[in-house]
Amino acid sequence: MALKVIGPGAGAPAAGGCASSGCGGSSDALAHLPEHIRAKVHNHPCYSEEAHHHYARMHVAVAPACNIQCHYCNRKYDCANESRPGVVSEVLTPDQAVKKVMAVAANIPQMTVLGIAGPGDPLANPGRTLDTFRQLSEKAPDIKLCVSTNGLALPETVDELCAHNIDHVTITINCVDPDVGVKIYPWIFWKGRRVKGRKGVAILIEQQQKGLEMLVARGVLVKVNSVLIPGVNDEHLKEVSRVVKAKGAFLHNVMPLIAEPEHGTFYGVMGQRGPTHEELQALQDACAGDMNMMRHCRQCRADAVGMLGEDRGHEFTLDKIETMEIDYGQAMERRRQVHAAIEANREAQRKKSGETFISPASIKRTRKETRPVLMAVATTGGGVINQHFGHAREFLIYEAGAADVRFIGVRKVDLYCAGGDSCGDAQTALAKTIRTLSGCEAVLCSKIGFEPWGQLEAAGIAPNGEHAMEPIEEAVAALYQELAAAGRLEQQAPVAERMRA
Ligand code: CLF
Ligand code: SF4
Repeated sequence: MALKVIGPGAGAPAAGGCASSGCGGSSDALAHLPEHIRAKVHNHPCYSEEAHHHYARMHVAVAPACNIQCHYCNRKYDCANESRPGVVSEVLTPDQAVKKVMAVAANIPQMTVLGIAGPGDPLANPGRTLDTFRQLSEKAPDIKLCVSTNGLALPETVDELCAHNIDHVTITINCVDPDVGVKIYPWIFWKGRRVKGRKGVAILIEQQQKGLEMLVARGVLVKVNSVLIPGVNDEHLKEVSRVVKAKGAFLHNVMPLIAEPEHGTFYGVMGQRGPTHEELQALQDACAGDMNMMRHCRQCRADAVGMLGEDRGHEFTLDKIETMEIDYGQAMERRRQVHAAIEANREAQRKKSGETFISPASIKRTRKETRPVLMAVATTGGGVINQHFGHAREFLIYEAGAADVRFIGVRKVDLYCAGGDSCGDAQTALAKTIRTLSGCEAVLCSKIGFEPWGQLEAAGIAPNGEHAMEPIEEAVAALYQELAAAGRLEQQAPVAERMRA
């Protein structure tokens, strides 16, 4: 039997499932989905992990108001249900937003999805949100439309969303029990008045569940976002996952709480901590038994532009857009060509993956035990290892085992190599990066400098630039074999684990 490369992505089974196989089968992570669902997700960078290596999304910040209060939100910042706090978006009118979307679509042809995710709640601003969608469904029919909401106003908006061809909706559901919810939501604004405490939370939960059921009944793909708040809803999220899955949600995205005192949120000021990488992964794994889990979310801002993990918003400020002449007919033709090239490249990668036979037999001959190994990967997209270690702002984390390779999550880091006179800062950033990669035993990148090489090795993380430009999962599997052949898998535990112990 071959070493399976578990194709990442929405709809891919949890570890142990074989969505893609090195044993000659299809390596398309979406292959098991019905054709009409596959058509909806194959180029949506959030609904398919595989797609996020190739396609981009953008948000337009047209929705400033909100109808609830979350303890992790400060209205100064974007809606933290779909964003990380600490960034603020400039609010656009629907006309400005449409112009911006068409400019981005023409200049970043791999942008396939327009989402509205804030900076408040999109459905608490129905006029602005729906006007933007209505115009775009007419003027740019090749762009998928997507919305993210807290769900309070969802049931009353479902029909209009469907009328504008919005077939991806995210609902943030942090609880299905008002007794848990009162620790997260102090009040909601409902029918012209503020409803506090348990009563308000019960209304919110009822509306979220009703909205979910209505969307599923209409064939809309629903993703559920949940903010993991240790000690508040961590255990409860398993029940949330079970309930929303039973009602037909397509995907569950458990996001870590980000709470810092300087954000001025209730949780930040009260010292509520966010989860560790290990806690987040453990909960995602626990929920995965019931549900397809999203693990590649970047908690992007309400005006994000580009591939997940990058932000090209500065290229499309209002003053720059004003000067752009867009012929959208021509742009659509170019977009079609670019998408065809991307699909050809994906198909070639799948074929290569299907042809690569990685036998664990060689591992078995050399090992006393084959334990799973975490590896960090530096990539700018395209599904290959193509980024310099010092230029990475995030690392994708994969777990390689004797039987499979699976995607685990994303860890963000400060830029280590900024050039110029920033060497002192670089040392601090490097030390932080190495701490962020704790638990990993190897890092794969296109290149790496002498200094970080030494420090990574000293921390028990093997730097590796030998697999530059190779498909990620293939490279991870190959490095696992190399580590096994070098006797590294016979060690009892990586340095990071020993240090924790
Ligand atoms: Fe935007 Fe959200 Fe649509 Fe994606 S983001 S509205 S589903 S197009 Fe994606 Fe960004 Fe995570 Fe959101 S990575 S924060 S899940
Ligand atoms: Fe803030 Fe979003 Fe919650 Fe509204 S729904 S309070 S904008 S995090």
